[in-house]
Amino acid sequence: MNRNRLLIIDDDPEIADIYARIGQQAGFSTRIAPTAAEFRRQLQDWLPTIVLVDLRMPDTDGIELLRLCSRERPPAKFIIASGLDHRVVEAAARLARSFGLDVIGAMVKPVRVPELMALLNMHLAAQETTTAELEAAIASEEIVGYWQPKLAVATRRVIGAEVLVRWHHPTHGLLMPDHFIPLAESGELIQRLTWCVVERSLAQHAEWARSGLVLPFAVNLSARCLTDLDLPDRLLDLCNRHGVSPEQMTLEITESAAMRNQIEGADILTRLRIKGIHLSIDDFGTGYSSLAQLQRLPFSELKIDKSFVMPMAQSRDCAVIVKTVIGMAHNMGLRAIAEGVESEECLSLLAEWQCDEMQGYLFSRALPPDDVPAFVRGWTAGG
Ligand code: G
Ligand code: G
Ligand code: MN
Repeated sequence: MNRNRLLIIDDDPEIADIYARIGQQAGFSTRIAPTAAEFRRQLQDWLPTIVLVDLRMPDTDGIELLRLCSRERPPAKFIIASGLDHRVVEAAARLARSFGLDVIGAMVKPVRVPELMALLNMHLAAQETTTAELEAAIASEEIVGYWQPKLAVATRRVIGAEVLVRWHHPTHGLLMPDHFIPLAESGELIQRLTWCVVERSLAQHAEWARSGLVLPFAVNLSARCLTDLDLPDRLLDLCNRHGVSPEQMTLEITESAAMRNQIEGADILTRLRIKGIHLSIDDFGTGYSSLAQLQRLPFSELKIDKSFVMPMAQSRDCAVIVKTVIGMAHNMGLRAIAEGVESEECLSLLAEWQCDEMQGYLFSRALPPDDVPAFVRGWTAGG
């Protein structure tokens, strides 16, 4: 049996057929379930690895279906697609996650073929990487930090970058973090991976600094790293060894990670700030913490999650949320940064609301290190 199995639930045979062909092209065996009953049967008997669900079904609705199947704790990953608007699809994805389902994508129909293809490809490769392979990759040059520029909203200048890890896998090609971060986080490897990213970012920063490009950078820190009381001293030590001021480094920590280990977390975060390292609340708005809770921790910056920023120009609700969060961040003495800026409309709203920084595909994706200096130079001159 093919170890990649895609189950499609859509009552429109033509659309289901299109998905099936995309799936096959990506290397999946595919089956189509036109009804809820058929879907449940296939889910149990065929054990799909990915399920593509349409929210609107003739005999049930997609949410009902997802709730029912979550009871069986299927090992499959879920992609939600629907002709309903963006907000409904996103809400359905959140709901499905709250049922405990592993939702890897939420798409508004008509689904774009390259987008679906990329998503399937990503999860096709993910199954085949193992902890041992990742461990070897960390020791080799296969793990690479890509740099996504951050810009000041007011001046549109590049003022830093976020380092996002990639794995140049010898047979699967370029792997994105969601294929191997969960694997790393399920064991101790996440610590090693994090130190690898930090160390290489510091080395890269120092190398550019020697040629005149001083680019402050941010790295992402997993919740599991927030239990290591030695973290502040080790980081400072690494900065010193590379001759980089700790002020050049920001750690991005998701709000849920910050809230998870409150006592040790507060200890570690406070000492990091004392040593001069900046702290940023990542993916703000996706967790359940309030700004009041977070305010007790010494963050200097708040990153508004891209799920609010991306649809901002079309969705009044998202616009209100982004504007409000910027205002609240400022009231609490935090800088506000928007991630997922994809349009000029979005940019001008952010400027109007005096957001401080931004990053997004409108400017650049995360770039391989070799492309960064040229981007910064080109942008400063021409942008
Ligand atoms: O581009 P993107 O697909 O790079 O990143 C997806 C997610 O992976 C982001 O939410 C980001 O926080 C996370 N991520 C990227 N790089 C790292 C890393 O070095 N360490 C950890 N823990 N997470 C990372
Ligand atoms: O760590 P964090 O969740 O903040 O990582 C940021 C993620 O957002 C990365 O996966 C990065 O590739 C992605 N990203 C950054 N800018 C954009 C954008 O403009 N559009 C989209 N779709 N994703 C973005
Ligand atoms: Mn981040």
